[in-house]
Amino acid sequence: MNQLQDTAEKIRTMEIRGAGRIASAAATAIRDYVKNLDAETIQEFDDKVQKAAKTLVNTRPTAVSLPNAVWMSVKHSKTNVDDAREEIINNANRFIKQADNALENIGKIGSKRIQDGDVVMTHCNSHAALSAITTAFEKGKNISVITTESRPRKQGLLNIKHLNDYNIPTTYIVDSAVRSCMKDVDKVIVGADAISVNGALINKIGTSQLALAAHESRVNLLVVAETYKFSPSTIQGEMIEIEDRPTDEVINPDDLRDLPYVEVKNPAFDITPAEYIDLIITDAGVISPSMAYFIIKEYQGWELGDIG
Ligand code: RUB
Repeated sequence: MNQLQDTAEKIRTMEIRGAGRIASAAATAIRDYVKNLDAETIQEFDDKVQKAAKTLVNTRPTAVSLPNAVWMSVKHSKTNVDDAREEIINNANRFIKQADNALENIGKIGSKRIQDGDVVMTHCNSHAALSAITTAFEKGKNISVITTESRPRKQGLLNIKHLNDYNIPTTYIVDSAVRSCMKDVDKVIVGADAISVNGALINKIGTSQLALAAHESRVNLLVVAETYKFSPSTIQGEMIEIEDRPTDEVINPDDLRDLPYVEVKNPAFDITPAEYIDLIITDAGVISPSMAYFIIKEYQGWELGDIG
């Protein structure tokens, strides 16, 4: 359990971050946990696995990739410990491999939507969005990127390093410069923490502002999302929880000491309605937001009528 707790802590503190990385780390933690799990009975085994699964799922509430990865991994149909252990290890390995392949497929598919000469704006640090951008560049398309800073955690710094390693010309801007810079942008490409059944995107705080600015300027907003980032429980009417993070990420508590009437908020994600999204690039292909239900049904096996 120590190693699993360690992964859980790294997800909570964002040492491991980004919906895709979080999902693969959680599947790895489950797999390694069950490998050496001592249990006399299948009941004891299942109880321990459920507890471990909940520890991981409770670390961050918004990225649906996390519960999807964990529940896909721990689901088994066996009645004895050794067979159940083997099934879970296979499930987790399958998920990890699928997630790797998904990123590669997204790169291939997404890069086709980027044209030679494009200026692409992105927000936060999405491995899926970067996969599309770097693949386009590697195919010889002469592109450049504008990345936001993405306050308060400044994931934009990860983008400039990554893009610089690929020799991709990149401009770094503060989040509030998004509208002002939109006149120079050909398309906006962002990742996803979750896609709900109505095709809405949940992603890093500020994404919806970016979407509004893009919409106003008639710039296409492309969302890049692996099929495991679609939220099955939204079929049942569940809402995706928006994580509130500690306010000391936004402001030094010392600056608030003599300001009793001031409250600080730090919502980590926001919701972009489907009407601002031009298309969603998944590892299974390009879809319109209105096809989110199809992905949930075909790739996660949930359908209307599964009302919990
Ligand atoms: C990360 C974030 C990313 C998505 C997609 O938020 O909002 O855009 O998770 O990333 P945080 P990826 O930094 O709070 O985890 O494509 O890498 O899965």
